[in-house]
Amino acid sequence: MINVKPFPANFLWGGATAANQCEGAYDVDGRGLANVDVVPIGKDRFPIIAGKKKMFDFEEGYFYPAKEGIDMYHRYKEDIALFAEMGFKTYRLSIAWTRIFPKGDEGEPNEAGLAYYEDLFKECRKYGIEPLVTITHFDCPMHLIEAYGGWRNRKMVEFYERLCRTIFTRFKGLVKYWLTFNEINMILHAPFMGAGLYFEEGENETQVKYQAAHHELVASALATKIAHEIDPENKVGCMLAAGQYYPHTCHPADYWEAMQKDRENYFFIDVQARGSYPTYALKQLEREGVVIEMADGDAELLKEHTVDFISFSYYSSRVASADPAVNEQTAGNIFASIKNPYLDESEWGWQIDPLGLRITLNTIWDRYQKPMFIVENGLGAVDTPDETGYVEDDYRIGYLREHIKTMSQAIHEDGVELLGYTTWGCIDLVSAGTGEMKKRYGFIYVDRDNEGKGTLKRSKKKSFDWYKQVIASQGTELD
Ligand code: P53
Repeated sequence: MINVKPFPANFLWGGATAANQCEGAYDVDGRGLANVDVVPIGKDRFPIIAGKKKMFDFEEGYFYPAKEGIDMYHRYKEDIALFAEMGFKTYRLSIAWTRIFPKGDEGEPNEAGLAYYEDLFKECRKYGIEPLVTITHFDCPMHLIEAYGGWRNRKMVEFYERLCRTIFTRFKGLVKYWLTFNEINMILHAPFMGAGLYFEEGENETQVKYQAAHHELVASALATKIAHEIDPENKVGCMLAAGQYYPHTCHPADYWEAMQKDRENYFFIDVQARGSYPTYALKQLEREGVVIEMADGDAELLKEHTVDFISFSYYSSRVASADPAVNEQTAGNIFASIKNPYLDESEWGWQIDPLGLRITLNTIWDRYQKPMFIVENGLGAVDTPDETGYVEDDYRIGYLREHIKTMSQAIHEDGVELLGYTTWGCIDLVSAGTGEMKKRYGFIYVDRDNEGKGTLKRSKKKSFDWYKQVIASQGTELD
């Protein structure tokens, strides 16, 4: 049945993964250790990713799911062939920094790491799949954290620049779409995972986070500059963990609170897309006594090298209230938010709001007038495969269908400019938030459990054929 108008012919349909959540092979071919390797599953995970509990190496008694991931490092040919079978036009993946520069501050890159990604990109191109590459998806070499303190240190800009120059040069002609920092606003919520920040007792965390954020913003502008210099064909995007805040009631104080919460996130994109610190942020930082050290030339760099497009993840909308009594929080999400009584929720308490995607698309479009790219969306759910590995995941199909519909409305009825859509975890992978395998997003089932047991065998879920049909029909056949 034809439900919606066709999406633009060049619309980039696909799926997304991140190195640390799927590659595994954490110590293979010279790869160095990263923050994302040493975050275990279990109750200590959250304090660790928040920079409150120190874990700089593997410790006895913990299970570290990223060590093996889903072993995509060794199986990428098989996996990319499955993506091609679904008709992917694009595949979003991230580069593991520690494969290219194992410690982070070396002068010369690790050839084995470069060769690996070169081969992977060629494999994508073989099927006409356009790679969309996240330069850093939460990963930071452990050596840079131990020796320099992660992104709190200005030296990081230099190391990141070296990484960017190396990959832009080596992958010229193979990769055109780049994202500088995955969910850059995550630095506020998961600073160890997002930026390699660990806080000492009594330290002013806000000061450290915003100084580190400044370094990332400068590094992002510098990457944009270099990408354009090396190949004018390159398109560089920023990446936001998006999701509109709704006021809990129509009380103006609730609306104001929602606006403040939105600004906390848009702050990053305001800098990356408009090229300067917004006045509300300057005033707020001043009020909080935060002083950001800026180097000569930073302001010009930010101004002159804004991003080409804006990418974001969208899983849910959020709710804000000015009333402390109402601020009872939902579980399961780093962005803890008040429950919205009008919405259903996933098994992990993430509230499901397809119209919220249309609202988010329109808000970002109104604010920046730059092309957008939805680079993550999807439903993390428990799947129960039959003996062949087949999963009847109608719940996942339902979630994606409703989001694709509102995306279509945003394009056709509101006129927003959208480059593409990559669903999160197109093949089951390790959850970033919880470290679980059980929280699955994929069209492809992977036989592996939370304890690391399983054959790693891949099998198609019902959603596999469904998504194939969506892509083949340019988004018109959604049933
Ligand atoms: P998981 C929280 C809120 C919004 C986005 O998350 C988030 C998170 C982290 O939990 O992260 C993005 O795996 C991120 C991915 C991640 C995905 O959302 O916790 O870019 O790495 O896997 C889904 O279900």
